[in-house]
Amino acid sequence: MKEELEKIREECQASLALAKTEPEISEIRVRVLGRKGSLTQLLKRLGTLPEAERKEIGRRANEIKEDLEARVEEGLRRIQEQERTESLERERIDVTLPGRRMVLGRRHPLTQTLDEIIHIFSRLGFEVVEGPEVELDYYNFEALNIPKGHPAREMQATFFISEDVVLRTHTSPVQVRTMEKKRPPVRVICPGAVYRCDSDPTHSPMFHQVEGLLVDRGITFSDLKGVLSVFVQQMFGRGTQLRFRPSFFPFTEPSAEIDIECFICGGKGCGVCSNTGWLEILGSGMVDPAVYRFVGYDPEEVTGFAFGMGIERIAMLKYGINDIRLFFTNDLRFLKQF
Ligand code: 2NL
Repeated sequence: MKEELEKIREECQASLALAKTEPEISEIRVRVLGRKGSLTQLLKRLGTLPEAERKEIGRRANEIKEDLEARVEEGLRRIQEQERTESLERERIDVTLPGRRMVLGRRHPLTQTLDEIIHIFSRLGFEVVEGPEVELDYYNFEALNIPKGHPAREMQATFFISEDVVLRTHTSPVQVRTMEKKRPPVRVICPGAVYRCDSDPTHSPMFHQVEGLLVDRGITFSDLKGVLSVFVQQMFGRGTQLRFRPSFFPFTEPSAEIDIECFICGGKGCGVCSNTGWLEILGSGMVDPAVYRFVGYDPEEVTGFAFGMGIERIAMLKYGINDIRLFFTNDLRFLKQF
């Protein structure tokens, strides 16, 4: 039994020295030290030996068992260590390689223009209000002093959803709804998408407007001139010349369109201003008393002014863009310029 024991030890040590993988070592562990392993079986047979031999061989057998167990553990550790080193080598990262450039997004030129407009009017005490794009005929036309059969309805080329529901053609209905809900003083600007059945390089069937409304006791045309002059100076630069030109809207009386000095040619006349030296940028006027009656305000008590402008038009003038469709095709070569 003594020779048998030494043979097991030698064979096991030799196999362990050759083993290169975890399964190989596990196999040796099972074969020698497992429940049915050669060494375990041998230990079981110790009882059959005479007492003197049993003591000596038993001690030696336990010594070998402990030694082999330690070698198995050591072998496993060695292989794990080796696998770790190999995987670190395989997954090596070259920290000196140049990084990938991050593509930064940016705000759409229309959003930039609108944010600028909102910023200016916020500082003048105006509050931003939004409303529905699918609107009742009543709010889009009727309450703005545009009754059925009025030529302005034809002019506007409206998208009808049904007999009395339309895609709003301006954001004025938001102001009408605001006046229905709130007593004066009212100071609001209403930005948003509007729709008109119209399409060419300067007209899109969907575009954006900002309208403003200020109603209180004792508001006059001077307030309109003051507020809109401040807006023009801040939007287009201090010292920008502007003029108020008589105009007509069904919902304001009197009405005025505001032109600024053409900043392309400095007022000399060029293609952008059609040789007039002036650029039309917004429409405005004193709110017509008829509108007040629709919302339950007393025209003897309050007065106010309103104005409206196309955001695309302002952005096209400001950045020298000649085709409105560029705003909506989302070509990155265009958008990256802002
Ligand atoms: C333009 C002209 C304008 C208004 C909009 C308005 C709204 C109410 C009452 C009275 Cl609730 N007026 N809005 C007034 C004058 C002109 O817009 O050229 N827009 C692009």
